[in-house]
Amino acid sequence: MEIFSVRLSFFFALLFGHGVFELKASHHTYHTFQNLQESAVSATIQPYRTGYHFQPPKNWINDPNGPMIYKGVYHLFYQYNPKGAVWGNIVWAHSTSRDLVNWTPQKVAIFPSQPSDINGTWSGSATILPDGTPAILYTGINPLNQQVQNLALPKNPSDPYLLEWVKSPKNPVMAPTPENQINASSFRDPTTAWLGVDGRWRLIVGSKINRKGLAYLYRSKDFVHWIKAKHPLHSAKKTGMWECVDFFPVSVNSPVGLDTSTLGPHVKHVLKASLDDTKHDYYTIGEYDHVKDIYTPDEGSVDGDSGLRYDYGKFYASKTFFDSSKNRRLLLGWLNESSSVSDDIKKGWAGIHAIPRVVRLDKSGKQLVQWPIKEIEKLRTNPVHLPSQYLKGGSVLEVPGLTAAQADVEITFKVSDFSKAEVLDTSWTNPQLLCSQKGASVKGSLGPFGLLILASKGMQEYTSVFFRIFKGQNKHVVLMCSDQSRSSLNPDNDKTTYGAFVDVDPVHEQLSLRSLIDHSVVESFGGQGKNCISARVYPTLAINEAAHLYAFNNGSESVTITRLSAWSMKKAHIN
Ligand code: DQQ
Repeated sequence: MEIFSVRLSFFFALLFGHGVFELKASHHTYHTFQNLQESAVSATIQPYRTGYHFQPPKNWINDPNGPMIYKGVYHLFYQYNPKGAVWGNIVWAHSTSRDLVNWTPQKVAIFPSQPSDINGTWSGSATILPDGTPAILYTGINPLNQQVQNLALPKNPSDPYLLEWVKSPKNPVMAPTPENQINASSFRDPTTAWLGVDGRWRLIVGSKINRKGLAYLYRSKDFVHWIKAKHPLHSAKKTGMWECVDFFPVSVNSPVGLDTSTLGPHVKHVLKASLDDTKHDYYTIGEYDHVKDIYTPDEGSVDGDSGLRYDYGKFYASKTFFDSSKNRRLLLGWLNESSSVSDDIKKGWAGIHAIPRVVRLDKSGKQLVQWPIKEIEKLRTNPVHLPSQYLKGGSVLEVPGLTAAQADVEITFKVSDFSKAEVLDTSWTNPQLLCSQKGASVKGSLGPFGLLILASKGMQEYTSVFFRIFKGQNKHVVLMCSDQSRSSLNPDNDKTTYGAFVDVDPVHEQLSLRSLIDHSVVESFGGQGKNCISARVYPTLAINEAAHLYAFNNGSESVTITRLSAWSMKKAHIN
């Protein structure tokens, strides 16, 4: 173990507070940039392409659409621009997989071809009908640029790869009209449908009325004729447009996932909205009254941007599906770039997907926990297990022998003496702001301790993911941060620091952190998946073999590393 060197202290000292500001993912069309990708890509080296995260060979991608398992094959459709590295010309690209790790590209499944989608084929979901056939509902943009909902069915249901999709002659099957008063520019992204005990299907579509976000409820007896219910399933003031809503049951007393139509005494429901205003995915946990068809969040489960998030970094327009082959609910999400639009065009691509996560209700019943699918572990190779050891205040420890730019690391910390914990000021209520004010370089007592990821040898660049423990009013409070401020010498990237409080009691529980590192992405899971933070980073020095991984403690008090296991990750076969 090396004592915190002058060099490292110096570089930490260079880190100081910066504002909490995020570049937003956007739907602006960059007309001048489209169709330019080809020449730019071939000449550019690609240190930021991922080794095991989902991405196509080139161009722009955003939301995951219609994920499902069908005849043993996983299907992922996604919003894709075939003509460039910025949003536009959106079609449903399609890839299939047997293991959710390796993916085979298929031809584009859904593209503008009929009046009800001629100006765009936007996000939607798949539902497996009782006879086993999948049905896709998606948003189309019609000639008046109105958002309407369309139905597509497989041409040949005996084909496990579902290559051809036929659009219903009844399209659109849901549309804004003067009678229903739906805002035609804010009516999109139908969910997977669920079947009620009365034999009718239900689904929701996101919308807004002024600043009130809402989920319109529709019902159907035949999946073709859909009738809007008088009331929405749920709405919340001042939350703006709800994109990519998702609604699904979770078991209260078992970790298994549930089919979307499951009801019962030991079932809670989750409603997720992707808030267009902030580009974050928020969820509540609550009760679904299936007779009144109303969802009510539990007390303390708050709608909107003061509520719970799937991920406190970059993660948007996500969607879950029930994996009936393994009885689990899986979550897929889009990780947009943090680089500039001109850098995206230079590299010829933008957007990746997160590693699929298993989602279940936490034992507390108050939040979800997420964990990367087990299958990803088959990419692990060359394990490095370090013995349990003290990490003194002001020290760093290199994790040797890894391909540190493409790795999976799990570390667990134990803190024994809490007497010196810094007192949490009652005004420190915004964890992201606190993380940006108290980055990795700001010495504390219990923390910051954690990982320095994608670090260059001279520490000119690193992304730090760490904890700090504070003394709260009647318990200890754990802050988890992902600090990107030193991630790259390139000034053009969005280096916002992310952070969240983790609901763990560090006196009785050890603090665990897992990070999936993949060239330009760091997906971190704190407290066994209670908090997730994903970051996109673009080191200029710490690339490929020049990347290093360290554990660090920049607090005054020692902590014990009780476990440190890391693996190099093999490359997956993706598209
Ligand atoms: N992306 C789609 C929309 C959705 C948005 C368009 C969310 O359907 O609301 O590409 O990122």
